[in-house]
Amino acid sequence: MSTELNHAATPAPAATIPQLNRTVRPLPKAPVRIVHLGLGAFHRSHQAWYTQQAPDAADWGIAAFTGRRPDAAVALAEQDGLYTLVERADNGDSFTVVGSIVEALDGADVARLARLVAAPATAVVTLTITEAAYGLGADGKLDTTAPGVAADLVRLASGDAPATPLGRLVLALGARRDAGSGPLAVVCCDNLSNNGAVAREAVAGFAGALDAGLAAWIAKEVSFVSTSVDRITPRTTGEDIAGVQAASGYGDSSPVIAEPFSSWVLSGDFPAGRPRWEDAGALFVEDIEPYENRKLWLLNGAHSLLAYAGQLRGHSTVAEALADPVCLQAVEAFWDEAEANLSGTEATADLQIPAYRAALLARFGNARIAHNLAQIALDGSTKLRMRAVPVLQAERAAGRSGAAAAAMIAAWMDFTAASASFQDPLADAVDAANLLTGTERIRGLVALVDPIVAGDDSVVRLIESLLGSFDKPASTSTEAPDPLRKDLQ
Ligand code: CS2
Repeated sequence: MSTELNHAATPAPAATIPQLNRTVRPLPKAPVRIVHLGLGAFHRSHQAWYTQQAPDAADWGIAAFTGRRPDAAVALAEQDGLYTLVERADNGDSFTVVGSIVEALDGADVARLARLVAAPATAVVTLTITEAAYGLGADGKLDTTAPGVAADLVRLASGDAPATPLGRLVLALGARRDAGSGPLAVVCCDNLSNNGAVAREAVAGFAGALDAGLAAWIAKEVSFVSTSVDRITPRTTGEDIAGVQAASGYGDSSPVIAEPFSSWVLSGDFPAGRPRWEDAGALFVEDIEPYENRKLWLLNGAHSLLAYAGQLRGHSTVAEALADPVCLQAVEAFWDEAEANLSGTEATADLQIPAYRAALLARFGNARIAHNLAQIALDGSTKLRMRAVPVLQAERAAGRSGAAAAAMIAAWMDFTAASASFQDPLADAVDAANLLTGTERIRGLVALVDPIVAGDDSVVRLIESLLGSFDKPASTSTEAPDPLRKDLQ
């Protein structure tokens, strides 16, 4: 069903360029059997693409709801859900029109969400709602006092429309129970370790606070599938939109840019069926933990390290930061620590760590993918909990220092102190901790990432000793001002 466009096509004059839709590109419209929450670029470069590549794609349409960007649903709906996936290799682009999203909807339309999830044909709900959206505290439990969660619990209890993705999902699962439509699978596609269990915990925490009967129904009927998802998907730029138009001869307001590489590892039951994603390249495994650790530690861990160290050193993209020997050395040191703790599992042989590391260097070095460090730097307190802390703890448990993992946490601290615009679910608490001084400041910041680590004095001292590791060499007066500096914003 996917179609290569003619790269060399001459762009048609602006006035005559048709807008991409199912009339100019007559792709079949499959019936909705998958509901997605979090209609962003990653869902479209990954799960929607795998669904289109599956041999039974004609049976599996996706109804996708936006989270924070209702305009994205409007733009996509104007194109009948179609968009161009630009696979950007270091030697050129290839273009595929993806048609698996058959409804693009505003996440605030909870009535439609509830109807679709309650429909007997719906078998799968996929989620890309960001790591921070699961609302779990550092103890791994749903924090029902967090402002968004608490407000949604009040709304749900009083019959008002919930505003968080989890609140909306719980409402929709309640509608499915009431309709008697039977079991289904919730497939978490966010970068969290043990993400199926995290989603289950978050949904159970929400439902349990509202309605014990619903919580019991969810525990019995809803399967929470764990996944490890991978495809580097930078933000689309105006230049990308113009490039798609020039190559395809039609207007597409919503193309997605991604690297050619993609991977999807899944583990869990699908009680109401699923597309044959395995025939599109997905891997179904019994034990997902080694795969998710490999991905979260080696890829995402290096990403976060580059995001903070790289920006402190004046870089803007992953490829630029990786070309800086100081950043590269820090990444290699972190990978050595991570790798030491990825061995010893049954699946080790399949993990092929040296090849994986080499492939990551090539993927990160693809300078045609402008993957902004600022995009990766978001939500650091949540991300470091998954990306740095497990490696640090494993290294300490093995009697080693974990200095490279600690350096990632130190770089995040330096970044939060230097940047006026960092975004984090705990931003207020981070700002408050940054007002403290010396070891108290370090302990306060570490506690926001992981309270157990914060209780270990020797780790706190180690992190403190690593502050400033990524300071730029002293600048001369002729250099451009440092964009991170607060006093210049
Ligand atoms: C990145 C990920 O923004 C981030 O935190 O590390 O989005 C990363 O690009 C993807 O997980 C790649 O699969």
